[in-house]
Amino acid sequence: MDTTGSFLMPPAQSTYAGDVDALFNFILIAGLIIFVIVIATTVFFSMKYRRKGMATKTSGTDHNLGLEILWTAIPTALIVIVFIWTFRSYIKMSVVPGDAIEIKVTAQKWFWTFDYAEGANSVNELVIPVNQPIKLLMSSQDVIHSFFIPNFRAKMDVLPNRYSITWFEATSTGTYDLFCTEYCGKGHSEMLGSVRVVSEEEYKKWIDEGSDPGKGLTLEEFGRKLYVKKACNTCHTTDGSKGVGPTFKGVFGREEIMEDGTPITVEENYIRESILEPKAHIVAGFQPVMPTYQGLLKDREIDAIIAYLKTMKAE
Ligand code: HEC
Ligand SMILES: [Cu+2]
Repeated sequence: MDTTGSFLMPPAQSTYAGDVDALFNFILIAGLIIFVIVIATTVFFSMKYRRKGMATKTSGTDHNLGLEILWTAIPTALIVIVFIWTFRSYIKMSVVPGDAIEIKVTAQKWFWTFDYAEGANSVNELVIPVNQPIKLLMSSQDVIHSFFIPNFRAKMDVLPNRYSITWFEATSTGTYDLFCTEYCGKGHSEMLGSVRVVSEEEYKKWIDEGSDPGKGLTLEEFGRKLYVKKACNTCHTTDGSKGVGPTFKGVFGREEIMEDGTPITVEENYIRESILEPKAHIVAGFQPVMPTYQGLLKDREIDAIIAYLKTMKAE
């Protein structure tokens, strides 16, 4: 399997990636050859039969049956080849192998959530075992997003109100990029994730630990980790600058004016409510775009985030 990539393509690291590349290269090279032939003959004939002074030189030939058959037969043959090849690859990419592991993918502005059958979940990081077909059952909470892993040549739209399904089988361990390839609003370019392909044993270990990710960390440390892991950082900052949401610098104890003019002092219960029911109180000057983390954060994780927010003092 190709693990180096080329000028045009990143390394091909899924079972069907080689197929996609071969078809792409065939179409590209056939297209280039035809392009060169067409341009070269156009240039050649426009020189040969160009107007010289007043006299016009014209070829006496006006019909050639052999040529006509040739330029009908060759493109038709090419189209048939590309059609059959594409159709076979398409079927291969559409039919999910029976032994695939199913993972639920949820897209929302502007991050990815993954739910595993064993009860573990992760945000922006998909962890999968190598050499094992993975089926993704995908849906969106808001607008259309698109799930794309370039190294696997896997791409599928993720829609609100219906499921889309895709699958792949990674052929080598490592960490790969995951992009959203459907423009989905202001934070689209930050809707980045990664796919970590690990060995079978490591996957089992990760799933087990998924139930206790804060082991060995203080609440503050765990909270700092969650701030990134749960994608709070796509909308909030810690340096005082305004993002899509208010900055976390000096957030604890700060008095915020809500949309309806009422002041609220940021304390534990308000933070908890902001995380679980973000639409209950909207801070004036911000859009109500924060997603709810209901079901995504356990109580201890919310405790950890609150502990972390308390450490972020304004100077
Ligand atoms: C998609 C963007 C987005 C993400 C992701 C996001 N938030 Fe927010 N958040 C907002 C916006 C916008 C507001 C202000 C409007 C409102 O009150 O809902 C806000 C408000 C808040 C507030 C109230 C702040 C204040 O000054 O009153 C807290 C606390 C908060 N978010 C915590 C979090 C935590 C913790 C996470 C991650 C687990 C998170 N947010 C993820 C957009 C986001
Ligand atoms: Cu998106």
